[in-house]
Amino acid sequence: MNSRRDFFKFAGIAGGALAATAVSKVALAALPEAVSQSSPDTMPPLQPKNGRPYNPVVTLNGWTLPWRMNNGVKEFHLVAEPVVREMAPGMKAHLWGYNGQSPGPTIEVVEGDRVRIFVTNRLPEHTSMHWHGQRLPNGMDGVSGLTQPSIQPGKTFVYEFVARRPGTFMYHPHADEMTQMAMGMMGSWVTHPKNKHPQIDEVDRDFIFLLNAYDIEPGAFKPNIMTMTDFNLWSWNSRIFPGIDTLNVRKNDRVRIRVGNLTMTNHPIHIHGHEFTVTGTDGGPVPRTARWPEVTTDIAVGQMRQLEFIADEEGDWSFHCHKSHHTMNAMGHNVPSMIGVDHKDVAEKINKLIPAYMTMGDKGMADMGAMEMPLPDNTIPMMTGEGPFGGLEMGGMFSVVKVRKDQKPGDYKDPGWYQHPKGTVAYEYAGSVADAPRQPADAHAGMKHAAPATPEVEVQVRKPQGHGGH
Ligand SMILES: [Cu+2]
Repeated sequence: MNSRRDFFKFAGIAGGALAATAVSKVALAALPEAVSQSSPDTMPPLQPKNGRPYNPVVTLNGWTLPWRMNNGVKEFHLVAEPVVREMAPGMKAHLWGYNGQSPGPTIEVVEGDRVRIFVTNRLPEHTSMHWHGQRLPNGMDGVSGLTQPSIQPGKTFVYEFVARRPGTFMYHPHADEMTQMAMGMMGSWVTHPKNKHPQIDEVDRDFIFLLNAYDIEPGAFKPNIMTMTDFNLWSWNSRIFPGIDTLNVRKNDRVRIRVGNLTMTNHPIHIHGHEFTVTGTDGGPVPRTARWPEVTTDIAVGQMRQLEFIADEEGDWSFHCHKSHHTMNAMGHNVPSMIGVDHKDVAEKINKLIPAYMTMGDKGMADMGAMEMPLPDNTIPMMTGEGPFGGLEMGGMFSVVKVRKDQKPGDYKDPGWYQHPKGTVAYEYAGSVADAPRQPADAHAGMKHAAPATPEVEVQVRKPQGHGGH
């Protein structure tokens, strides 16, 4: 292990001399201002003030980084630094990110733009920046030790390349990746097409976010960076439901949602009430002849997907990861299943010793959503959120696409809950319920090869606790 590390260290130093001479001239230029963001809210789209025109994206619970134009080059300044990210109201995480937030700001450019990005390191350890999915000179690829020396604390590196192909990309460190991605270092990148593109439609709403995951013990603030599979916070742009903003659109809008996955597992992303097609990946636009309708698409680790649909059904439509453990928050992942267990007698005995003891989970876990139990500071219940009809019992990777006919173009404000037309909501049946006819118990007695009677056995399966239980 040690010799392997030494090898990479050596390779880093060797590569360093080359890369340093290549960028030293531009590094002398004054740095563009490092704009910082203090709010975790979804910011309105940043309309381009100069350069080629384009229709900007909206970053879910995020923002787009402003740039300055310097002799025809778009200059951005990213600052890698410790940040405090509110993951949902009532829960803050101490992460590493860029320019005040995790994820960092979205970078938006146009196909053919020459882009210069200054990356300043204010972390306690070295870092680098990899531009996932981009065509660029090898030395700009940001792989610490392989294509450049790492950026030491306090230092600024310059990356410069032409955004050659339009599409959806992301950026993240390629140095101590396990730590730095587990701490929240990542961001989105969109390269808009410069002309009308045969495989890229113009859309009315264009959203983008990254899937990420954290392991933060209830009451703690820092992620456990050694966690490989057992994350307890499944987030979109480092937000968890009910902290994730809704995606608010106008009826009949063409909607694009760009999603990238930088967690350690795949996420089947699912929408209700509509079908979408995957119109692009980080490899580029999907040819029209290769698209098919879906209501769920699996997004593997390191992939980006562009989902597109016409929002032609009014309402509040769930939009979430279909892994049910990814739509819940911390607390209770290691609780054994108590469904069907009658612990009334036990509870009475325990109550004599511990008056505040309460049973839970004997009818399912839904009572966790309604439970008013004292929580440690800085965490939120595993299933929560109030809808117009009661508790949503959700967490994690869950949001709502709100489709309204009176949502103005360019208006991204939450229109509130959907007012269902009369007679269009599921309702309770008020009549009497007849017993279902059942086959008599001796019905198979006349069968030729009737199986011998099996004694009825009930099996209680209990998942092992603490490791990979889900
Ligand atoms: Cu998931």
